[in-house]
Amino acid sequence: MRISANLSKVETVIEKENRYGAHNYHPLPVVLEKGEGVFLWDVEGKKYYDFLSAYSAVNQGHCHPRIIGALKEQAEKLTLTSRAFYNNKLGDLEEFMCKLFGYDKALIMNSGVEAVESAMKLCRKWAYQVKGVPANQAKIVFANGNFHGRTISVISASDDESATTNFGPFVDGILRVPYNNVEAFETLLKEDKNIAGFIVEPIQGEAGVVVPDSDYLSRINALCKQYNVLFIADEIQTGIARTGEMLASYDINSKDKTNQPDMIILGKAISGGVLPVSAVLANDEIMLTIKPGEHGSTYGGNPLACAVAQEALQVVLDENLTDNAKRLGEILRNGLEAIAKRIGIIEQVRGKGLLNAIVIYCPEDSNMAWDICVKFQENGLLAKPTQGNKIRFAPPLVITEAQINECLVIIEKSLLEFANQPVKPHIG
Ligand code: IF1
Repeated sequence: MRISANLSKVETVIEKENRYGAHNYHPLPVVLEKGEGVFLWDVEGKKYYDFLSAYSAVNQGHCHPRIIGALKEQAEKLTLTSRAFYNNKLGDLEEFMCKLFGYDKALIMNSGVEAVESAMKLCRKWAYQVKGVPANQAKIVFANGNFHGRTISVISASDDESATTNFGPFVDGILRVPYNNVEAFETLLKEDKNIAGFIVEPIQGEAGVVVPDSDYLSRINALCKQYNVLFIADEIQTGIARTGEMLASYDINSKDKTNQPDMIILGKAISGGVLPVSAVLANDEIMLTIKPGEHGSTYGGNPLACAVAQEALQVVLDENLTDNAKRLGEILRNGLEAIAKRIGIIEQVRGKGLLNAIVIYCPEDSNMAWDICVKFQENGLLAKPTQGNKIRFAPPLVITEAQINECLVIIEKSLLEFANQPVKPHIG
């Protein structure tokens, strides 16, 4: 196909992707070629604030010099051995993660969904070998509105039609309960003795940044202990300082381990957006149920990924990104609340740390949130709508107060252009 000479650079790229790429995404019409810290630049040199951070993978900021340094140094030495041999980086990362998060063992994988799959397999093995569930009867509970990835077994837990339609048949042994509902979960535990675990997001990301009651996770965890069921926190999006704590599900510095999940699933920001690296953390009783030959991955635990992940985690600690996320998250939400009072277009501001969303006054199926994001783009800020009428605000955690204030100006200026449309009053 001949590409017309008068297409812009942006149009040329979009047309090429449309022509040769699978049509499984609908991106905003921006073509990026460079990133540094909180900023992105498109192919025409226009600069943007990144308010998505690759769905919270780039917590440390784009192309962090220390992480890129670790990448370059390791890339010139050794990148992949497979797990048929030892490499001199995997043990270092495993030790670092176990000590940091307070678990006996770490299992390193690649993508987030692969770590979720691994946690499901561990949960089933534990059910049969430790809990004593009869063969092939183990069940894993998930929450309504969950998002844990795209593989067949993981979408088997989804109640989102766009994730599941025409992808069946699905995997057995999955139950669902309403999110943020302790009683419904307890009812299920009473009814079914074969429940092996509950996999849950501390804050539901894809559902539009749904923050549960502050005691939800601890009450669920207590019930899990009472009924001998594993409490498994998917911290792929909430973990690594995003919500103002290293993990959203428990305080890693606390001596009291009562609220510690039995398993933690991590991904995204453990490599600072540089390589796909994911992990499952658990104690020996669970992790050692899987024996050599029963699970693995060619690239999982490769020395390049391990060197990058260890540096990326060390950066989070050295730059104290938890405190920055907590402090600036409050400033961002306060600023958004103030905008909501001035312009009646924001129905709700919600979130924790720097994982936030605004709900726009409009039907869930209207184009308004999308149009607003296109306006943000014009004005130099990149954000993405979710669930029709919500817009996620999740900048890299290295953002400064002055930059947040500048972004609030861009957000207000953009929203003002939609303010003449009929809206309901603010409720929050
Ligand atoms: C996409 C959402 C965010 C996750 C949790 C597992 C995974 C994810 C809690 C799987 C992935 C992504 C992937 C991204 C969009 C994104 C997302 F809107 F779809 F839900 F962040 F909010 N558990 N989240 O959030 O990790 O296999 O992708 O590495 O384009 O699908 P993965």
